[in-house]
Amino acid sequence: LPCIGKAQALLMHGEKEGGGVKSYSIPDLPVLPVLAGEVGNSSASSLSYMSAIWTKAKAMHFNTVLVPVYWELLEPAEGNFDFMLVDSLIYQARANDLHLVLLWFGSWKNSMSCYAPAWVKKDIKRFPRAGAELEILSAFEENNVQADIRAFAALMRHVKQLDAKERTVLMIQVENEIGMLGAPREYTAAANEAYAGQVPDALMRYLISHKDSLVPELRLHWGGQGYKMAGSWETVFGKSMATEELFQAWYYAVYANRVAGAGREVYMGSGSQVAFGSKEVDSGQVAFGKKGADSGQVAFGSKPVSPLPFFVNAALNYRHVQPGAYPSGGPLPHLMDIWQAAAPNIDILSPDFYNPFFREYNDLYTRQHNPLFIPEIRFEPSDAVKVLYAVGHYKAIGFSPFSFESTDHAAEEPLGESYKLLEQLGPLLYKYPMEGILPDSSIPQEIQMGKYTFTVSHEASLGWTAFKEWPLSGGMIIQTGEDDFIVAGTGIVLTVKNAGILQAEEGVFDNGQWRPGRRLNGDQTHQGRHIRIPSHNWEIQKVSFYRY
Ligand code: N0T
Repeated sequence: LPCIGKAQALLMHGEKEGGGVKSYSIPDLPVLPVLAGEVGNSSASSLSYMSAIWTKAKAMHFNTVLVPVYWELLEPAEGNFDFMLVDSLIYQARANDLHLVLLWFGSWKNSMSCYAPAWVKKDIKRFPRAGAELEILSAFEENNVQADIRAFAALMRHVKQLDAKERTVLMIQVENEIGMLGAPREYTAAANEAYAGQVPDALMRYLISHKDSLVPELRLHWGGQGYKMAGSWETVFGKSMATEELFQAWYYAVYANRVAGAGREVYMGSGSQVAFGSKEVDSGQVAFGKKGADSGQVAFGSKPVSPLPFFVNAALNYRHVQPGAYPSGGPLPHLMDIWQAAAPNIDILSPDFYNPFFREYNDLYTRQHNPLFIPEIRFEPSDAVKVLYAVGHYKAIGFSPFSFESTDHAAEEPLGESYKLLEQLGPLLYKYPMEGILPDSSIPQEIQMGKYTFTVSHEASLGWTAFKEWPLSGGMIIQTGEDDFIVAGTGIVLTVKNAGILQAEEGVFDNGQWRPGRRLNGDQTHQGRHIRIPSHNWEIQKVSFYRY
């Protein structure tokens, strides 16, 4: 079984900093990103169905699997909890030396409420919907949030009993892709009453105190009305669908925050939340034990989060359509401040990638001190290079293609190749300056590190080999010394300005120890002109340069 030992002990004694912000710093231990995949929605309801899936996860070098916990199966009758499934998943993960991230499919799953238990679904009076003929629980009803709170708290209490020591469970996703579909907000009586009322004080205070650091989308929206400091939603933000979305976002976030808070309270105790957007939080790190103190831990590079981080995920709004045509009010880029203001119990806002705008959305999600965790991305070969870029460029703390069990040849998936590289690089990650490599087929990428300026191109752009289609190209570069670098990835060619290659070797890291293979020179470096990792190879090179 994975055990946590030293890392765990350090974690639990994280120091308390000013302003109630906790920081956990474990500088000497190696860290690993969450190298994961998410199972298809229904897979984790059957243990026998899962058995082949663990094998695939191992074959692809995962250290973690994301699995749903279904409210309808957890609480089939009100107050009667059945933990058999959750327990078995935890035991099976341990037996496979894997961690878990649990996805709480509670009140909302992709906007809908299909995972609510029958006793909730059938009692529309007690658990009101967001509108007539909508299988969506209203965010404005106390009975709804209370029922979710009781179930989620029971889950977290149980996970604590079973797993607080082992830490098989690394993170918790609260609900799934929250957002209103079909309209920018709810129009129930309770929702209309809230909409006609004042903008809540807590939001007003947050906006005023963060005025200069709000995301531009929100700043412009608020500023459009002259930064009014109080009033109804339409007084403060103007009458528009965007204002209705903002309103719905606030109440979704308040709801998710209450659910998360109840779980946090039973698992971590009160006062364990980490403030968003404060300066101090940028320095620290959180590490999670993986296989004992000597090997990898999972860490967060950009912001310390609570010992068991909670996150929400967003279905992205990349088409230019109105709120409601995409899930309105979810944890979207333009609503980050609203979510952070309303939901201090949520550590991370996460994007789900089913669109081609990988860089653009990662740029957006790394604003506001938000660590990057990618709980879903369409499972396709390019994930293998995207994860290297995400870790290298954004210090992403984890990556998880969706429905990975759809592969019939797990051992040959490129994702496994890049996870293998990251596994080896673990001890260096987040510690040294690093940068991601993801060149376009035609446009090389410029990277500045220390005194060196690199140009990285797609290997196929050399035109040396005839490829039927463009192979994968990407990786990362880590600066371990003034002139020393580690380059890892596939299909890349790196040249350096006004400098030469002093030496280059390929090799592997074995428990943090560099074991060199071939010394690379001659044709392998184009007679000293470039560093090259051929297409279809996944490898690590240790390189040093000198200036001339
Ligand atoms: C995701 C997944 C699962 C052409 C879809 C994506 C998962 C949920 N939703 O398979 O349902 O539970 O979080 C919604 C985004 C679709 C965009 C389609 C673009």
